Amino acid sequence: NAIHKRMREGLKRHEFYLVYQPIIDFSTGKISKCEALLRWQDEDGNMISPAEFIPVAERTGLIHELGQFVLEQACVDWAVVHKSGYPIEVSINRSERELNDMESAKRWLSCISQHGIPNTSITFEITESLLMSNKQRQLQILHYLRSQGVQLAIDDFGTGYSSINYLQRYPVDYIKIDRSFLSQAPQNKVQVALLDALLQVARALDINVIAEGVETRQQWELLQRQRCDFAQGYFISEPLPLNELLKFLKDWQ
Ligand code: G
Ligand code: G
Ligand code: NA
Repeated sequence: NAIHKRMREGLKRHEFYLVYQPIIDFSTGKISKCEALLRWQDEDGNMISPAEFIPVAERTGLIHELGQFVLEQACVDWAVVHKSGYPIEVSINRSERELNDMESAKRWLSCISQHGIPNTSITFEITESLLMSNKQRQLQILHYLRSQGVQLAIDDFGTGYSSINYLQRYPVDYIKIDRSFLSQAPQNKVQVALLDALLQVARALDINVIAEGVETRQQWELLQRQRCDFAQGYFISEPLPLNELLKFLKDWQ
């Protein structure tokens, strides 16, 4: 597979890097964490979207190397963020396939501690399909990670089926509401009602809600009125390389 080969070589040639998108805490008005997002600029200078290469990496198994790179780099960068005086957290995406064995999970924890990052500063984002698949091994690993202080977020919440039911059964600290939920709010009253219902369920289950894809002041104000916990999106900031993130954090204070 051509893209797989280019990815494998690209990893060696340092063509992959991370950007960080700030997440704001409505209760304090401060940036409380950032999501690490993987980027790939290939040797010809083309940007290739994770939506394109992550599924290939999952199929071929290269996701393990990629995921290790992402965690390692995020920890290196977060040590800098903490040393610069920002005690914020970082949220890291994990694919279902990466949660296959306890050995990987243990390797992640030792990587985190080697870089002097508290486990409580790390959130792993997993997609809701994993919750619904009811895979015992993965669930065991999620429980283990959480018992060690790592936080868990369900990504793209609302894009699958009957998700709300599953929330009761699984160890979850955050749900990230998919941006399609906000796309026509506040004009679309059905969207507003759905958002409100989700927020109420989350509150009842003591789960924090992060709204994704917040692009306008109107969306921002709606979320604030509805007492959503966190927001992420272009209205706050696009994903930024580390040096720009540090400037952003300084200006935000
Ligand atoms: O950043 P962007 O919107 O292009 O990301 C597209 C998708 O790729 C998102 O769903 C995001 O969760 C996923 N993604 C981004 N970075 C990573 C990563 O480091 N690991 C995994 N597994 N998925 C990622
Ligand atoms: O699936 P996940 O939530 O990980 O995807 C995050 C992706 O969404 C990233 O690729 C990021 O670049 C993109 N993104 C972040 N903020 C916004 C936004 O406000 N609007 C849109 N359309 N995309 C966004
Ligand atoms: Na994500």
